[in-house]
Amino acid sequence: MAESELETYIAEENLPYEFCPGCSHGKVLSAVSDSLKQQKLNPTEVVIVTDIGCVGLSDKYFVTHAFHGLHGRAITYASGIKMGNPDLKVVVLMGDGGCGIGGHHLLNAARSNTDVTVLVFNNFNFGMTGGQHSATTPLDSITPTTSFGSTDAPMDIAGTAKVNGGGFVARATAFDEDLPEMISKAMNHDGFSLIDIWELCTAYYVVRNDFGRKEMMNYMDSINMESGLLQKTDRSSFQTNYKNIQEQASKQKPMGGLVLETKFSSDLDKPIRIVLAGAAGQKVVSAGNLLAAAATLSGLWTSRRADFPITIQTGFSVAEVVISPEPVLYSGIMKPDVAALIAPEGRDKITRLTRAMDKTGLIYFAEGLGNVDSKAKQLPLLFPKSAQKEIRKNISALTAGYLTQELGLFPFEALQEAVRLIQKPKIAEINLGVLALT
Ligand SMILES: Cc1ncc(C[n+]2csc(CCOP(=O)(O)OP(=O)(O)O)c2C)c(N)n1
Ligand code: SF4
Ligand SMILES: [Mg+2]
Repeated sequence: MAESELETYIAEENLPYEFCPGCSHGKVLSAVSDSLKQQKLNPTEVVIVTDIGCVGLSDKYFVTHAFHGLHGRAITYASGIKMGNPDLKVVVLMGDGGCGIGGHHLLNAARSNTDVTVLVFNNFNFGMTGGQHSATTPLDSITPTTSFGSTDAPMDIAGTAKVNGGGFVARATAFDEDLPEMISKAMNHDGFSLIDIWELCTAYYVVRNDFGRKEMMNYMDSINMESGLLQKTDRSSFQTNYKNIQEQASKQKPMGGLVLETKFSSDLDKPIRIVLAGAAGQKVVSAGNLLAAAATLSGLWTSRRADFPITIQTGFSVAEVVISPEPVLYSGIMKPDVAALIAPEGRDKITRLTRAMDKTGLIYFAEGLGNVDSKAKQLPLLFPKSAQKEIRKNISALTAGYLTQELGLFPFEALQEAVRLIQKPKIAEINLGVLALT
């Protein structure tokens, strides 16, 4: 893009600044404009992202793009904008208040080294709301919220960015002659850059704490927070890393996996929602998977979900399967068409669902589990005599076979093929034996 010849990046029609007399915010904004001028950046290449507070009034003073959002979140917007269009130069203007409120975003942006520039207008208080103490308020300072002096350790913003891996970290003041150059260096660093710019809120912090430019510099010395460039690393930015990963991923072969080709057909003409309700250890989820896989092999659409307690191997185990001739747009089941109750834990867990079933619904129940509170028709799971000895260990597979035949969902061979395709050979052998009994 062509270099810009603009003399200033301040939108003259929006001047004067709405800041109180002597407020340092205007000085820093002029430095930002001077920096953009030095870099001859086309204004359409630059996005100024402002946080909330007096500093948040700033974006409208620029002829660049602008984005203004919630307090403490400016870095997140900026990171998103940069990801969306890595060619943009994205600069965040935020206060010390925003750094406290959005501290998590700040340290994670430093860690990921996302390629945005953060300029912190650090005036040691919440200017806009009346000078309340912020994350950087010096110890013993008087503010409306610390009437007897602040007792909190002030947050070291530059230090936080530095220890969390920020690529370019500096501390400066609004009075530094070379602030525009420092901003340009920060903006040209490939990675996260932050300048913690100390300055004066003349309306509140200055008057309450007798804190002028000289006192600010003395304070800086007294707590050993030196100014200037504190860290510059050549760690690549998040955007560069992301691009590299994308390139690597695009060269990789797609992951091999099981493809369930249509081999059978089904006469099913409307969706059917099936819930298998059992207990941990009964392989209920596997049985749900078998039904879903067999339906897929029969050219149907399916969804399947499993529900069990966080502490597995105990309590209920529920499988929900939707089988449909049309795409399944909602995988939830509010009112099953069919429920199979195979353990008390599952029966109790799905009480709400069985209660919701109407007289068109079918509830199949294992021995002793019938007579639930429902309008649905209740039928015993009548496994053949030959299968009786398998009921204790393999009731879920037996139920899958039983339902396939009872409901005529798809050919029984599809269920057997599903067993062969999706189960480990040893388990498949057992289940094929079990299905042969139904
Ligand atoms: C989440 C949230 N908390 C509180 C506020 C109220 N609020 C508006 S401006 C402001 C203080 C801003 O202080 P700072 O970020 O340091 O900017 P300054 O006004 O000093 O430039 C606060 C607390 C808010 N807008 N959003
Ligand atoms: S309240 Fe403080 S930060 Fe806000 S404009 Fe006035 S001097 Fe500046
Ligand atoms: Mg502030």
